[in-house]
Amino acid sequence: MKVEIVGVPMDLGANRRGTDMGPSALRYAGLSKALQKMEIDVIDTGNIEIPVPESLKIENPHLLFVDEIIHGCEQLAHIVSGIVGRGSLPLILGGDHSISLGTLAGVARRIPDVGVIWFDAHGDFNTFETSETGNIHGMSLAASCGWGDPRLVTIGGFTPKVKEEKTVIIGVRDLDPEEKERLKRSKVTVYSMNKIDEMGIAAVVKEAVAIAGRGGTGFHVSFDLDVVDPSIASGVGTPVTGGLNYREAHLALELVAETGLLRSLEMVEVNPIVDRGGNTTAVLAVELITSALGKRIYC
Ligand code: 4U7
Ligand code: MN
Ligand code: MN
Ligand code: MN
Repeated sequence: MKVEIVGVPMDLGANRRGTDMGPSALRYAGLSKALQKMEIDVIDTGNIEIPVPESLKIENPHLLFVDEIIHGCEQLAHIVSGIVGRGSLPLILGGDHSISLGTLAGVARRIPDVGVIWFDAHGDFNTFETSETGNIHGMSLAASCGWGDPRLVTIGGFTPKVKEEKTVIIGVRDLDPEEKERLKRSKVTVYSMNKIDEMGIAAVVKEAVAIAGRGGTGFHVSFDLDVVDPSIASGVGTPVTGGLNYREAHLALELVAETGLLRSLEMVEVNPIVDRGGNTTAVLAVELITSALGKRIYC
């Protein structure tokens, strides 16, 4: 397997500094070495250039930094589409979750019927009309399904990127009221934390891969580190208590790897400057990447 890494130092979608340092934190945590140890052929293509918020003016309070986010996502879409076209697996390092708009545009251009499994404490299913913050990282899944601002929705030149029928969210425990209504009306499958408590993470992930992988075209995994409990992943922009524990997070991604249907992976929302444990959230993220790419610690 060949893996191509792309860093996206984006924090404009969260309107809070720190996730721009995510790609550095993940590399500093030993990402490339960990993959090489698994005998994965890995290339780091470097970072996309994203402007810093201090250099920008806020134009639209309902869609903060929308022009710059679109510009960054168009670049990312082009790069990701090239990687998939070469038959390699793109590994995207965020960056806040707005970058998924670019990732999914790139993947879906090559794999039109691609599914998506979205690990997150949040739904990211707001539009500019329902968002209470104007932060685009809370809109990226909705926009990928075709909802919201027409410019966001058409990144990469087509919409939608993914079918709701092949979209699954895992780990949700914090939805805005109107976001919740929109999700309920959609065809997206949602496994909230309490569903995971009831069913167990293994059963949830097995159902999720069946839904997202339907038809055998494969799926994209978008992993927001805030799906993990803040007691072991404090370095995220919007922590919410009651998340996945260490083994649940690993098992989820181990089960993903076993399907052989993973076509692209992104790790987002790592914010090293608010990490209470040093760089432990990025270290955990690197470990989780190895699980998603097939590493097993048991025999
Ligand atoms: B993340 C929020 F209001 N719903 O829209 C919003 F609570 O990518 C949070 O999942 C979004 O971390 C969180 O701003 C986005 C908020
Ligand atoms: Mn998210
Ligand atoms: Mn989140
Ligand atoms: Mn967040």
